Amino acid sequence: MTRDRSKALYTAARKVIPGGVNSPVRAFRGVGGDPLFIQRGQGPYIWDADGHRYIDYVMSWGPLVLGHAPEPVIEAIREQAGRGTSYGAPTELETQLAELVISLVPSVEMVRFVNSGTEATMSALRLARAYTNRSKIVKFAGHYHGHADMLLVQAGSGVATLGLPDSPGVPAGAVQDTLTLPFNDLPAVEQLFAQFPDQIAAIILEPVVGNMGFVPPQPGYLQGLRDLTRKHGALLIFDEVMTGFRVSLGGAQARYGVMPDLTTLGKVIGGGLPVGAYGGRAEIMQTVAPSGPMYQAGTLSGNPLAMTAGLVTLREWSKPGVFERTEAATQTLVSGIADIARHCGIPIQAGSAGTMFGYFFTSQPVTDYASARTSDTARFARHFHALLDRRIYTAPSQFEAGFTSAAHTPDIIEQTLDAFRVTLPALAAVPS
Ligand code: KE4
Repeated sequence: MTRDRSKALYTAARKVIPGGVNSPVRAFRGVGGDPLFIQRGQGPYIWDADGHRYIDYVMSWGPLVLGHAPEPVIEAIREQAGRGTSYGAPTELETQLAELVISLVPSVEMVRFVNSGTEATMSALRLARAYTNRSKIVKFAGHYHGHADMLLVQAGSGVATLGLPDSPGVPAGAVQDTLTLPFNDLPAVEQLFAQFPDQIAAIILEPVVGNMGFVPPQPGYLQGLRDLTRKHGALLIFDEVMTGFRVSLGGAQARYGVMPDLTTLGKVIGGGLPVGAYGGRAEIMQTVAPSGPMYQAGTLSGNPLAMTAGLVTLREWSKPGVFERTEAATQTLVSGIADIARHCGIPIQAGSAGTMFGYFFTSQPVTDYASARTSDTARFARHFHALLDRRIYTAPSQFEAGFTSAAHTPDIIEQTLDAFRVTLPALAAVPS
């Protein structure tokens, strides 16, 4: 299978774009080899520049819950584009999407739209500091919340893959108030509150982690964080940029029944166009300018094109049975992978929550960043390419999650498992 066109495009891109990509994980550094250049997507499929078709489990890193180029969304975008893409003035569309988000995400009473998940988490943390008049923030090793300076410490996703404990260019002052703890360890959180009484503005986390690979919360952990933050006057922020509308229609907070004070959203909310959002209790959100003093702004925030894509995506996704069918397909995929691995003696930790999933090549249960790092990344890389050769496109890093869509119907899942029935046993032949 030649990939000459992708190679030529990659050579050209590297001359004018750092690393030839506009986001590091796309460069395949975590798995080796050259990235594929994609020309189009439709349903569960993408086609590369050489015309090869793949079943896609990256789905633009989560946004495409309906699959690629879903007709209702594309039609609505076309229609709105003819009326203009951005006015820099309020539109009814923003209110409609805000009302829909509020109806789906149980803890959110008010919401502000921005243009990315990074903007959402950066703004939510500024809001938490403004509301509590405290400076310290707590995150967890392996969790990724975008690339704002204060959060780029022991992050997951690209930083974890690139092995950068933190990024050059982030001054000490930017991270002096950022504290990092191990995930799924409540005593560590209790100790931190004792160490910094009345100083912690907020705890932010991925309630189901996707950015160090797929790592769910241990039973009782999220409720424990809720109890501790309430007891110590800190805000609890669920970064649901990835889990929002994916681990359940109402996100992780609905799936686990734990209500944060603030929620950040992205990806799905824009249906593949750039949208982020932060929201939560009205009394907190009223602090945001111009109703309150905390400043945050954006030229294209809430633009009608992105709002249209988000609105139609969430309306289609929340129709009866759509989420449930996709969740069932995801469960079939993950349990199938685990069965195949067990039958051929490949140690694997596989899991899913709603329509996101992941697997680690390790015999050790994965509950935090340290255990995630026990995964055999060389074996992961070999397997990634073996799947690619069988036209299955998965995340090019062990420290990422996988995503399904309404377009991943049972026959697509079965075709995928047919590929795993070849690629996993082949791994057994190569000592890790
Ligand atoms: P963006 O700024 O990329 O829209 O969102 C940042 C972000 C915030 N919070 C969570 C939980 C996230 O997963 C992300 C972004 N996720 C990565 C995937 N690991 C985006 C892919 C990339 O960086 O290219």
